[in-house]
Amino acid sequence: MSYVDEVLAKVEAKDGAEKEFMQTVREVLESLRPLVEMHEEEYRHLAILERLCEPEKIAQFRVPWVDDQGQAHVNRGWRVQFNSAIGPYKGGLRFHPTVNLSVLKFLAFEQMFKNCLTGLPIGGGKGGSDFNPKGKSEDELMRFCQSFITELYRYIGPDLDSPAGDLGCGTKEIGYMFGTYKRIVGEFKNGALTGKAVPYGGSLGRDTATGYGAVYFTEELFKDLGKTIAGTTFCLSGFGNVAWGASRKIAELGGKVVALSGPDGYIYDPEGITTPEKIDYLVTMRDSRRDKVQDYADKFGCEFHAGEKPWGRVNADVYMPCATQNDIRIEDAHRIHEEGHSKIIIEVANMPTTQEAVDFFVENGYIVAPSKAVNAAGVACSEMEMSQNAMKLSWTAEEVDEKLHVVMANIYRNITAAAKKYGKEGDMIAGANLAAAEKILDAMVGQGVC
Ligand code: 2IT
Repeated sequence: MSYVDEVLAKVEAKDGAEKEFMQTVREVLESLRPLVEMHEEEYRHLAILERLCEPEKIAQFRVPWVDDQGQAHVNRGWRVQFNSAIGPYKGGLRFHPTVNLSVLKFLAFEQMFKNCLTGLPIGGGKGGSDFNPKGKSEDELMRFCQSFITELYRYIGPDLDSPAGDLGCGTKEIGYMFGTYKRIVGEFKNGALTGKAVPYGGSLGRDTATGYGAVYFTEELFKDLGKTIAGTTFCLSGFGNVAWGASRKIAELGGKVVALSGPDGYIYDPEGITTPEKIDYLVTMRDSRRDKVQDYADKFGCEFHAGEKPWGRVNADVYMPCATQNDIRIEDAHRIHEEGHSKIIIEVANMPTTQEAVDFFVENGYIVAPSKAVNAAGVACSEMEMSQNAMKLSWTAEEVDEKLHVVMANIYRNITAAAKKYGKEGDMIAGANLAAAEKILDAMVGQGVC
């Protein structure tokens, strides 16, 4: 049996019940075969893949909080510290009712590869809670964040683990957590959390980084395809921070986002989400914590399709899932194919396409850009925030944007080169996994069995 198959069987035996985690481990290890085959004996001897698939540490804790009526509630909180071979753990906090250990292990595993692709010295982690911010008052949100950080503080620090936001956790929540963190530790250690507001050490450009970076990556890919953002139509899912940033940059470059989605359905705006009023309405919708994309259709008088996804229903040149995992499923892939719409899938959310759908796209000659490369500018900007905090100075928005451009262009070049080196030319998914794994495994080998 090959070493990859051996390890897949071992992980399956231990963690088979963790669906999302198994999905990413399978996807990644399958694509690492050409690299592992070159070092089969050494890697088996060092149990390197077993270690790669085992988180270094996981904290699970109780998060009690009291609602506005005085009723107490209990949520569950976690921090998964997956791998610190190349730097302190880094990754977001997700507050969403679908959060569980499997979801966070999948996100932390992906994060370790993504962080490595940025070329910056950060390891991989992820955390969060099954708390649902939907419909919560401002005070309830603050009390929850304060309770969450009251336990999380023990596990984080500028040189240990630096969380940021993710779904359901933005600048406001990070601010509430930072305030309490500062009181508990009694020091202004602002590199322990990123995605902060600018007055207390947040980086300019962090709010737009993920969305802008996804478009910078697309621009690099388009250069090879002889295309431009100008004149191209995009169908997005989600309407949060990432969809907002992407829509803004696409509009600035002369492209057009024509669809967005939410848990309630999707909106189709053929004129495009191109004016500042429309683009910034996404922020208003998010801040309302209603979680309804229909509000956009009501406000701007365009089509709303309740309970449906836009995939294969909206005609656009590029599909960009910006919401959450397993958003594009096999039935969506079939519909896209039957309708003959876009042949380009730019994954922006983490693992937004099921393995079955990815395989279908690849077999049918679609271009699929993997999320761990495309959305890496968010965490890259977070690392730049840590750097600025450590130096006790701040960069201009232009400096940050310029550095992000370089990071994204390098990622595109490196994953394309890695795919070629290992005989997978044109396969950006394999290229991203291989480029990151080369470096992480090398670092792990160098540090011995630990
Ligand atoms: O998925 C992600 O890369 C994030 N949620 C951002 C992580 C970070 O530490 O900025």
